[in-house]
Amino acid sequence: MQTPPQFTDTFVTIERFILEQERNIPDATGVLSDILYDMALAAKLIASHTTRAGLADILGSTGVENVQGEIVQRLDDFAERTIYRLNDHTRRLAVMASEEMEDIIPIPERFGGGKDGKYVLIYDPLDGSSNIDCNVSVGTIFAIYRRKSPIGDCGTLEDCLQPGRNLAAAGYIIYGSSTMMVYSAGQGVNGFTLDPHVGEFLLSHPNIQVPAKSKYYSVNQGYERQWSPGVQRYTRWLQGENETGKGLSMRYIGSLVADFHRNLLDGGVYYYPADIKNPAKPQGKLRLLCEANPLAFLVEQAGGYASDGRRPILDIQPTSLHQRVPLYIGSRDLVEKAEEFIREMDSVPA
Ligand code: AHM
Ligand code: MG
Repeated sequence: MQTPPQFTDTFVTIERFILEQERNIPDATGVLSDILYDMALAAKLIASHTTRAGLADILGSTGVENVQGEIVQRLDDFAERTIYRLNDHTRRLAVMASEEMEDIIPIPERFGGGKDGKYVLIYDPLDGSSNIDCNVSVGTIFAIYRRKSPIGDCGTLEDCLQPGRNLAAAGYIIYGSSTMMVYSAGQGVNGFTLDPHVGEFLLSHPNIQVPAKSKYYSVNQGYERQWSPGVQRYTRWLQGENETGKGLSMRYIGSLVADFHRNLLDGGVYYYPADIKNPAKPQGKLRLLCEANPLAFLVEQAGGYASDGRRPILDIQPTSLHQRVPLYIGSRDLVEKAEEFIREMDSVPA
């Protein structure tokens, strides 16, 4: 006999949830909540375009007007502009930074120049965008810090160069078979699924915890020859060269948000190691500020761990906006095992 479906008696929208969480913080002013609402709105706008991605050639390419008379943009440009334009005028932010922009993004003078904004927003507008053409899930990642510079000044680069431990909130949006927003403001991790018919994010994954038992390891094994001996040994350990003789399944989408999301729900580890044979990218590919830090914050909130192979990602003091970092992220025991092999087998880089 089939189990009858379980219905909850209330719908929890993301707005209601954010507000209820805000009430747990006695001196909250609501500004952080408003930034989170703005990200949820950005998510809806970007999602409405990602689902039409394959139509770009039919409706016109970049610089060409589509049937509605709008200029068609590449999706990553669209995501970048959407997040910027929803946040440039709110007087909530001191400064922004994006994976797509070389320098910090100041708040325009006509909107106060960031002098009255309390927070800093760092984002990757559309991670994995090279996958869009083949209909693979992509994502937006965001990080929100309290500003360091005094109120009354414009936001600075130093406001952006904060270790992940200082994060006030972080999250991601995954544009997949459904659109989900997963975020944490330091009170656990919660996931919301967009109901496209009513345009609301509804709480679908309350209090996400990394499962105790892991299923997957996720890495681009095509680069194995470029890894250090410790990382190569770690990979064999994951495959079953270990005390139990049992290995994990390998799953790699090549879209960080999608790989991270699956491992967060099912248990496992994602890693993008340092490339010891490529002097141009000795730190791997992923960016500390807009990719590693926000996901590290989320995974720790969910009971997992993130490391660069030697120390917690969240403890790294950034030195530049687009700094890259090796990343091991997911179930705590698996990430600690990577640190163990690297400590034992790899010399410390000069
Ligand atoms: P991007 O920020 O340019 O989109 O690159 C980041 C992406 C991640 O989503 C993904 O995990 C990784 O690059 C895949 O890289 P590779 O093709 O080297 O495995
Ligand atoms: Mg990216």
